Amino acid sequence: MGADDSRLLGSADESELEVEDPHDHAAGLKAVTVAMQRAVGQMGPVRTARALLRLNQADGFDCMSCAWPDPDPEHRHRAEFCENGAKAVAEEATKARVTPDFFARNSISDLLEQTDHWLGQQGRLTHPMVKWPDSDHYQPIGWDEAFMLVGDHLGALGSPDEALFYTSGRASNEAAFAYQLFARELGTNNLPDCSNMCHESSGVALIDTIGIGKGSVSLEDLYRADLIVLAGQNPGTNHPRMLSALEIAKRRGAKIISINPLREAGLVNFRNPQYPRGVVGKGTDLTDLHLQIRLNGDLALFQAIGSLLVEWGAVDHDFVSAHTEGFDAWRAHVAGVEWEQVVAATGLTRDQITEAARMIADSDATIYCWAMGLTQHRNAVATIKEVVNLALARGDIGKPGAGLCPVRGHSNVQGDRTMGIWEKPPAAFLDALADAYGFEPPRHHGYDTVECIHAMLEGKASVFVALGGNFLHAAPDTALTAAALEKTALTVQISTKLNRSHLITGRTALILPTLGRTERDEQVGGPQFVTVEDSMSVVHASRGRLDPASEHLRSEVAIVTGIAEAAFGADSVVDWAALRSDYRLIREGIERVVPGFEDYEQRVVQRTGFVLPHPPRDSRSFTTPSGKAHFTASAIETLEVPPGHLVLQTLRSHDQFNTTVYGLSDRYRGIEGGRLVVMVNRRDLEAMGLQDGDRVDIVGCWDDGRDRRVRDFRVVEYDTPVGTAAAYYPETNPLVPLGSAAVGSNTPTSKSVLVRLEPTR
Ligand SMILES: Nc1nc2c(c(=O)[nH]1)N[C@H]1C(S)=C(S)[C@@H](COP(=O)(O)OP(=O)(O)OC[C@H]3O[C@@H](n4cnc5c(=O)[nH]c(N)nc54)[C@H](O)[C@@H]3O)O[C@H]1N2
Ligand SMILES: Nc1nc2c(c(=O)[nH]1)N[C@H]1C(S)=C(S)[C@@H](COP(=O)(O)OP(=O)(O)OC[C@H]3O[C@@H](n4cnc5c(=O)[nH]c(N)nc54)[C@H](O)[C@@H]3O)O[C@H]1N2
Ligand SMILES: [Mo]
Repeated sequence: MGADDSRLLGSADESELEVEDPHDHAAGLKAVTVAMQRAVGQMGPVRTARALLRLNQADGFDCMSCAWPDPDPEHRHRAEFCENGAKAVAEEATKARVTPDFFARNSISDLLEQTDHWLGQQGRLTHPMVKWPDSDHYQPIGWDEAFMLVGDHLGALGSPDEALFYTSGRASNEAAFAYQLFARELGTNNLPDCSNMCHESSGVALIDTIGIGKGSVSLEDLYRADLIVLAGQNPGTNHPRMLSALEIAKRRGAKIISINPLREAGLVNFRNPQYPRGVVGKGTDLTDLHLQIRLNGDLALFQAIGSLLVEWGAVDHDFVSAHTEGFDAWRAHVAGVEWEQVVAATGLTRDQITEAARMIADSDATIYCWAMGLTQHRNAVATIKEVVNLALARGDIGKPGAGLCPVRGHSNVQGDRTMGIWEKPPAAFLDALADAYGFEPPRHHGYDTVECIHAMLEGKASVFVALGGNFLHAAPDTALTAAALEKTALTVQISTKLNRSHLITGRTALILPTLGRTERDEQVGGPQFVTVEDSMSVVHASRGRLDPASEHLRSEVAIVTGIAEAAFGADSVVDWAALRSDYRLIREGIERVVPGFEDYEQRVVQRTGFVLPHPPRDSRSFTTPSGKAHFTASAIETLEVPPGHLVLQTLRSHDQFNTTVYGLSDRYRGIEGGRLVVMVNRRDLEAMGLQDGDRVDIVGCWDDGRDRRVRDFRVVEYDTPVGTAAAYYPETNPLVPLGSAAVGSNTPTSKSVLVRLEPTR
């Protein structure tokens, strides 16, 4: 059984669950065989060959599994993909179909009984479908009628701010730009996105300190680094192609420090499946120093390292005086670091921390990489600013082989933000939009993800449109998010595959099925391609070649422009039909509005695309109000865990993409055949009178009077620091309190949830 309300998770059969020892290496032959089995199983051999050979090639499509950049063509392999990239392609290019017949056979109540894994396995959505109020079935609807339905609902709103336009980070630049243009012409900045739950803390911290919310390194920098720090990231599973870059860096003499409560296989050793030595050999040992930190101990760790750098005089004073401000205040602050507090917060010894500081002091070029392990805590913004402090103190910005590298998640999440998917758009962006299109966009901020759940709950918003994603299961506090969506008049999901957000809906609900990245996109003006931006600000083209999953699918651009035409009638400043017919016109608009896109059309079709400007990286100039980068001083807070309680992190298995569960094999962690597990240290189990294999309910301890509980999880004894635990997202999202979010970024605190375990009755 899953959550308290079984509608939220379905009823999982976990009878096959088996646990063995975690692995000490990532990839290798097994990764290749799993990738090929899954690919051939879902796509068949011909489609597999056709799809995988186009993946991440200059004339092919961009892998939708993560935002890791592609090597330049000389360093690119003929098969530039990884196990999880192959699974992502198989998931989209599957031969299975969810047809009107499927919806006739399965009522919504029936489908709610199924797990997310099952829902995803049913295949690609083929027809636009509608669920009318009080009906328990989806039925087919024509595209024009569907668009009119959305247009009518939007027209009936008292204010455009009663509409919400969510985006998941897979949408192309073209779709995202058209979507925000539509929302803003309508009159709202309600453009929440998955980034609000993901790297928002990184964006906020970086804009405040260095003036731009993006990372400052290239792949070449990674190859040239002396030292690479990997904090709060599991690259072996979530960015497997990063391991190839780390392997190159290692072979050129780089050292690696990993900071993670878990000893993730991909941090330990990598057997590169692109080379024979990786398939049969021993692989490359990656980590030189592993710091098994307590959850949320990172701020204390980085601050303590800063205090040692200052004490040792290991500061780049030339850089600090030329390019930064706030150094003296920071130095005074870190001089007061109390080691007892640092040791308590980090769970590390002073010797371990000193060793890490020594490696940083000895390195001429350090790169800091991080992901969700840093961004999803209450003090996430302050923690990332502490990383920036170290980079500034050592002059590690705008120098070859050095820099800041927030490793993005969704393949175009960074591009979507560049395109204006942002509830808090900068004034300069809105000014440029006004100039280019001749209308006055709204200036007041819109709702982010957390705020939009509140808005729905309070009846302040009643139309919810999602350009991709699975809002119900990505958002925190599943029961509250479900209640929020169910209060709306209309939910619209522009999707490729069935998920739970199609089942827990507004009174009326639409499913608008769309083309995926792998598929050919033909419009009136001829064949189209789209563009995306990776984690290192490289913009390039993506062309699908496969036959669309159904002749009834429309592209994301076609759907967004169709909704816009229905909403505005003849009354729009934009020629939506023209944009749809030829995406070059959208790129012309982007070129006029967004800096760095000059000669977009010519440059993007070059084999490697082009790199967007990044002032700190390019010229050590900082676009903060003072023109300097900022040191910041933050207080160390230790997460208090009362006796009998644990801090839980919610993370990804090796066999899922966010809310899409590919399968039940978390191979590297040795957990097979089920997902309802909670990983706990042996000492905590002893203290609680539990043991490996016991069945427990995980109970949330957020003090707002709501009962948050997921039922019947299997306890797995695991090497995680005392007082901490880990379980999978999204099954444990019911425990993540809506009211608990990062200060400054409002990102839900999915990596520090206070819980206790109760034996399941
Ligand atoms: N195959 C696959 N690829 C993906 C995704 C996927 O689901 N599947 N998702 C994509 C997306 S959207 C994103 S954002 C990224 C996510 O990529 P990751 O951030 O790697 O994803 P998580 O599984 O959330 O892993 C968080 C890691 O941080 C560690 N951690 C947790 N808390 C802390 C902490 O307090 N301190 C430190 N130092 N470490 C901590 C965990 O042990 C874990 O190793 O991956 C992207 N790529
Ligand atoms: N507890 C907890 N919660 C989390 C996280 C966590 O670590 N812990 N991580 C957070 C993070 S980092 C993120 S990014 C969010 C992810 O949040 P989302 O981006 O909302 O979720 P996904 O699971 O990536 O969305 C999957 C759905 O997208 C649709 N889709 C797939 N491809 C396409 C396409 O090409 N076009 C369109 N239109 N639709 C498509 C499919 O229907 C699929 O079911 O979740 C967040 N939630
Ligand atoms: Mo993400």
